[in-house]
Amino acid sequence: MAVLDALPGPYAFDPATTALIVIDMQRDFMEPGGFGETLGNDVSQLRRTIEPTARLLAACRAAGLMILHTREGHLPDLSDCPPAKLNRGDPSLRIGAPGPMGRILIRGEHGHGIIDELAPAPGEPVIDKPGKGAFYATGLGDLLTAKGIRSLVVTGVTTEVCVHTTVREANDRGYECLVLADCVGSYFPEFQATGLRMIAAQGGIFGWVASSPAFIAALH
Ligand code: TIU
Repeated sequence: MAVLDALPGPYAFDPATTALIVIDMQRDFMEPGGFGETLGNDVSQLRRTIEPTARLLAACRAAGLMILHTREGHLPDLSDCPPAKLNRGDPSLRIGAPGPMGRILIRGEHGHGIIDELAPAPGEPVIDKPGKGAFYATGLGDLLTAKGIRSLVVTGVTTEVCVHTTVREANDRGYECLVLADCVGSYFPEFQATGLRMIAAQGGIFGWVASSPAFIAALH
């Protein structure tokens, strides 16, 4: 077992049963003209996560960890997008509307793709998800079970939306989740800080929080 200092206390993991899951590092959230910006957000807030996540990916690949990526998005006919999600905001800027990077949050469009800096390597599964959580309506649970994964290291965007939802889903399914603070980002600095505090509060109510350098050091 490897162990590192985390909040609220030490996080122990076996690299052989640990997977890194990189959540929704898509142009639609990270770059101007995408879904994130149409919701009124300042996408520049997220970009500080890119370099540490690239270093983390390199270290996890070198250590032979299982690595997965997720993408939030919908089928071109929007049949997998419930009205509760679709009918938000200005109709000309909604999911499926044309934008500078293609139709907003639609699978196959340029904006739906993962940013070049963090492109998945050959063989790394990419989970397409219609919801905020990575388990809902995807094959993620079965894939992790098949590989014997018990611990999840979680990064990506946004901290209080898709990262939180996925960590909560994973915790309920029995996974021990470590969230890396420098590799998750929010459009709102106050949500970033509070979102991380919420995970580790109450004795680690649904996970642990540490930095990526601390995790990389524990891998060696
Ligand atoms: N809006 C927002 O903060 N996030 C999302 O809609 N999706 C993800 O977090 N990926």
